[in-house]
Amino acid sequence: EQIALPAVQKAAPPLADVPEIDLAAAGAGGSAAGRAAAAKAVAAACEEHGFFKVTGHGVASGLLARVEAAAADFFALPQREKEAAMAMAMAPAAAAAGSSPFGYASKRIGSNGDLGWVEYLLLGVTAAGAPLPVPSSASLCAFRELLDEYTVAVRRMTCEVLELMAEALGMEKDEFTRLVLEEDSDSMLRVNHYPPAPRPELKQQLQHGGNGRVTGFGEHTDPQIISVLRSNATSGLEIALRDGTWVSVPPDHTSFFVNVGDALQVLTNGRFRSVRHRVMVNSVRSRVSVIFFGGPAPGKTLAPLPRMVGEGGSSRYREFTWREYKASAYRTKLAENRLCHFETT
Ligand code: GA4
Repeated sequence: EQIALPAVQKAAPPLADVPEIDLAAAGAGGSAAGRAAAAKAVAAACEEHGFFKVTGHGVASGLLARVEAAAADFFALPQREKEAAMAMAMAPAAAAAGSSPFGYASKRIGSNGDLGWVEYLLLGVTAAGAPLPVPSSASLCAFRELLDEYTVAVRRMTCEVLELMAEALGMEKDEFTRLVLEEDSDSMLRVNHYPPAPRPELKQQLQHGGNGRVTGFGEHTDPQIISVLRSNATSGLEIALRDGTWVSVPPDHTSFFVNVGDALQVLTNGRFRSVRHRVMVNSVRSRVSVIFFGGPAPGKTLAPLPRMVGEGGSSRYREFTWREYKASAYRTKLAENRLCHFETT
């Protein structure tokens, strides 16, 4: 007689057709028709998944390789030296705000008890490129400088993407870029390292993906306007589709991946949707990713743009400042819905 075995939960299947935007075809070198097609594709991807891949981005592959190597070197340092990296991460504005999550951390995400199989560095990167406290060592100083160089290149490319989005929605070209280019824009850079899955006896301490898989970074949406990620060739990123099913995103270290954040969902009155995503740990190879989060200035008021509400239409979100949204977000656990507190009824 057959004994019924419990169903084995399969790993998330790969997303077969990741929407892809070729910035080279959409940019100065391309045709007007190419640009219109790219804008249309960006809007479709933002509506459907809140997620897409960017190719033809113009960020030098040499820079990407240098950042990847420097990140690997950093995470290979003794724990004590990594913890000393705090000084290099402090952005003056965040330090003054007193609630800064900046610096190096291991396993703890945020301050409300979330854990993941990850260690990371979080840096404040305002568009003004504010002067920073002197880091504790020459190599940390060089790493910070390299990350700043990377930020400049990625911010520039992010703005090209934001221009396409604005154009697709029939708005002024700089409708979104001016938010992240503000002198005191609250942008961040996150460098994540997901070591290969821990030994089974350690797994218990961590959140699971349901089938013994280890969660590197639990499911969440990003609060900002836009997030732009680049990783090494190791898998791990998964996104939730509209119906709630999870799919994995095949890694591509030559491209960038873009997430629509909560703030962009608000500005577009829900037309663009922030994407729920997570990272599952690879069992043999470590994953390194670097994410640029484009956020507005703390005092900036956010609300659905009139054009997105339409005449006689209704605003799905009330007005709030970015400072207010962030403070609210930092009181939540990772997986929580943060936008619902700002919905109009
Ligand atoms: C998710 C997006 C960014 O990584 C981040 C994260 C932040 C943190 O790690 O400190 C948060 C998370 C993120 C959203 C909810 C809060 C804050 C951890 C957490 C539990 C830097 C951000 O801005 O929001």
